[in-house]
Amino acid sequence: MDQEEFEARGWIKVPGLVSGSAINRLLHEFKSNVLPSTEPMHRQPNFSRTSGEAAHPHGVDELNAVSPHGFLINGLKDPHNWEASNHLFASLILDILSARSVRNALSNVHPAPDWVLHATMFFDRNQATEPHEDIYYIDSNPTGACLGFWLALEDIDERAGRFYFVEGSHKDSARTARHPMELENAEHLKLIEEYANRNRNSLVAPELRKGDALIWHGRTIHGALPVQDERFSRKSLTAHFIDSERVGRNRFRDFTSVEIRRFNDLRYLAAIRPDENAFAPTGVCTRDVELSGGRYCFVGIDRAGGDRIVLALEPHRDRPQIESLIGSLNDVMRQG
Ligand SMILES: O=C(O)CCC(=O)C(=O)O
Repeated sequence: MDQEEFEARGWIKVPGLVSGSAINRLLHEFKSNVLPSTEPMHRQPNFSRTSGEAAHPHGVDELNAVSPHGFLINGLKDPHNWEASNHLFASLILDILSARSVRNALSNVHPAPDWVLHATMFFDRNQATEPHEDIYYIDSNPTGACLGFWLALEDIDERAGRFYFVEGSHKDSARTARHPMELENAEHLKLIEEYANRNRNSLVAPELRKGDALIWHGRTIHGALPVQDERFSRKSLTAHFIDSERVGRNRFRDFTSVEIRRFNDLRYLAAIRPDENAFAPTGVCTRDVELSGGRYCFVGIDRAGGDRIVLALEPHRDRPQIESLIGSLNDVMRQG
């Protein structure tokens, strides 16, 4: 039933999916430690009408901007990954998203053995996100198994500006014949805006109460209506999940070299920039050291993920291997 409705409309509402107590714990931590923080935090850049990877970065680090009514203006990107900077906030998000009920709700609309979490966003206030389709920014490879998820962290007042869908846009063959990643960002957004304007009668902005969730197809056009009254917040947690049997991708590459971690038994992408290979060498140094057991060559390799591995080699036995190792590392770093 869920699946039929989902296929016809491109989205579904799941009332009361997440408990009020799990949400209260998350909001308590947000208000106590995230909102008052003076540290820079990771943000989702606007889907601005620029093109190319450098002009359209995956994330930017910014200080909190707070509205006159005390709401966070710039939403948070991938806070589920903030193990180092705010472990509790990250864990409370993963606790909500790893619930079996959440993954079952996803599988009810799109059969998959399991789901891997690829991205999250936390909003305190509506940022009036422009209409877009997710698979332009994140998709599965092969395409067709990326689901969006939006959890209301409070009863959403209409005056906050609701989240909306252009119903049926996921299966309109005039639009879906080509994968949008073939287009430049600016061109893609212009087409989406024109489509949304032409199909205003298919726009639905569901009423949501705290704990209700929305799930949508990666091709369903969606966005947020403008804020009508700044006194209303619009607290929400969004996520993107990919069928565990497919690899994630963006316009530039497949996410094959990412580090996957687990929370409970939910697998999630640990890298903030999922296209970055955490294992790629970024620096190398060698030291010859005389120890009681003999002379050793220590080779230190810095990796993009921030750690360093150290190999201890015996120069008299391993000299050709050491030279070839250093040569290959230097080649890789030059290519990078
Ligand atoms: O909540 C919003 O305003 C935007 C969220 C969104 O578009 C998404 O998660 O893809």
